[in-house]
Amino acid sequence: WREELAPGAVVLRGFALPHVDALLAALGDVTAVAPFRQMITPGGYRMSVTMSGCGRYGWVSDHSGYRYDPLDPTSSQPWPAMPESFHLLARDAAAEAGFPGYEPDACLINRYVPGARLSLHQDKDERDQVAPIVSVSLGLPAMFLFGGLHRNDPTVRIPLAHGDVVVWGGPSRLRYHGVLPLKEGCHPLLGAERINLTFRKVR
Ligand code: MD3
Ligand code: FE
Repeated sequence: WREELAPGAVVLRGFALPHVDALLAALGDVTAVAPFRQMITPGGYRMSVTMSGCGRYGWVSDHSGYRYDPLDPTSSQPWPAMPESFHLLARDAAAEAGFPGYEPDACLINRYVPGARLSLHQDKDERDQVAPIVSVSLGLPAMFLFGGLHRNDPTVRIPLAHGDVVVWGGPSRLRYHGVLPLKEGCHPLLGAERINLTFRKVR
């Protein structure tokens, strides 16, 4: 259940399964305060993935660029606090992958419906580029694309299912990655959607 994809990148298959009920309850609390919304890229495109967030910082994109912001632009209020169930899972998964003492200060929440995708990109807006990123997949399965340090490097496809957790650290942290368009389907708990929690240490 533990696969090393590349140096520093570890898939923990099903690691979140014992915690799904608590995670979904907490997710409902967060999105009641910070509803999912479509962000606009600096190039003016509307993203197909809808997003929410919690913790000290939230990832925001608009015509002026990408940034981490302590306020939710939709409400002009701070993002909801990170639920304890989120924080504990991220910390335990990071420790399991060899990164003890992980204290994320942001959790970006991505919601995919069939057809939604995330094009190939790097995550480099975080000032702390040493701390790993922890991602938790819930609901419909997705095909993840994992590339190299340059946009045109070859990619490998990694299927991610409900309950899978991936820890991306060390030399994998700045690799290009994306998600292929979500296929139609109906998950018994989440219906026709995929939720991905990505934990980060921003500052
Ligand atoms: C590999 N989200 O929000 S999480 C993102 O499934 C993002 O919603 C995807 O990429 C999703 O930025 C994938 C997995 C992930 C996150 C960060 C990484 C993989 C990564 C950073 C470096 C390498
Ligand atoms: Fe990313």
